[in-house]
Amino acid sequence: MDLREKLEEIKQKSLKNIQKAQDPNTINDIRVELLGKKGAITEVLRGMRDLTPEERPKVGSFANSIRDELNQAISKRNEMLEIDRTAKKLEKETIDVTLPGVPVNAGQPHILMQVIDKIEKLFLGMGYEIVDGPEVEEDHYNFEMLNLPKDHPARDMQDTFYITQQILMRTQTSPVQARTMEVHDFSKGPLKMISPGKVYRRDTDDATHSHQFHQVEGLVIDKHITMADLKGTLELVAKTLFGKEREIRMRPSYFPFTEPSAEVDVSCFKCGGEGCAVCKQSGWIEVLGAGMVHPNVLKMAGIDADIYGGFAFGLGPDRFAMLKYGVDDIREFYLNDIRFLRQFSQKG
Ligand code: 2NL
Repeated sequence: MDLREKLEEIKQKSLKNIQKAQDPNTINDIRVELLGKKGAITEVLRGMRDLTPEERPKVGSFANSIRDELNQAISKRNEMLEIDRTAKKLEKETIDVTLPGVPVNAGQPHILMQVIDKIEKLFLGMGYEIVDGPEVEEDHYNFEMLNLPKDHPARDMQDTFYITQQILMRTQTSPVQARTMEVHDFSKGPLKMISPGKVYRRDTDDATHSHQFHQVEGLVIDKHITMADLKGTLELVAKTLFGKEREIRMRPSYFPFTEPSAEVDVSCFKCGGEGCAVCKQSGWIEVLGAGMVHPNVLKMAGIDADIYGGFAFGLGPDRFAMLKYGVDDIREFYLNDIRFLRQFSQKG
């Protein structure tokens, strides 16, 4: 068999193999077998040594044309396989848009956080700062600086989780205000802050008591702050949380850290003031405590009580949420029963 016939045979066999190949690796093997250093065509070309000088270029160019043809066949086959692969992949990735959707299990902020968020937004809008502080507190900041000296009877009013004689779980968030008052630079402007957070009382848990609950306290200190400022501010709180028709009223009360002090009622959001079960027929619901900051509290924070004065208030997000949503057991907020929590979905 002369070299031409050999080449022709290699070509026919290879074209068949190329057409049969199903993947790039097989094709590459074929290419190496044909055109590699030890490939069939290379082998044939080696045999050209024995040809006459006239024959050599002719066989050479024939071999080249076959090599080109096979290279082309290989490229073509590779392209075809690629197109095939893409088509199969697209088919597999087809989305059936008529299939029903899979529900996304989205969570939502805890109802107490929803209430706190609403309060924070309101006060941020009025230029207040939101300040955090430690939940494990010093007696000094939790009591002493709030006009509750060691022997003060009001200290017994709330049973406290003591860690040592000086360290305790804060019973209010007022220690955050005390810490802030101490360092506030009044040459930069008034102090306007709220301090939301967890507080602790040494109580036995029941439907209306939890050893851990939430509080948001507010504090404004500047020159010329009056009780009218306090009332206007609290009216906004009542309207924001219980509806824009709400009114408030203030009754005299007592707190060691404010003088005068007041308990604040909101007109009933259920009956509008007519009297119903929610407001126990009174038309009013007690929602917070407030007052004008006691001069002793200012003095202990290093503030000149002859120049500066202010108001403060404290409210309980737990109580707010219980009232507004008719939750009759404070423990619900801390059990984390998903069926309870999901009732306060913000969707729709
Ligand atoms: C309530 C009402 C209140 C304050 C908290 C306060 C804080 C500073 C100075 C003066 Cl630093 N007052 N906080 C004032 C009045 C009431 O809480 O019902 N608490 C259980």
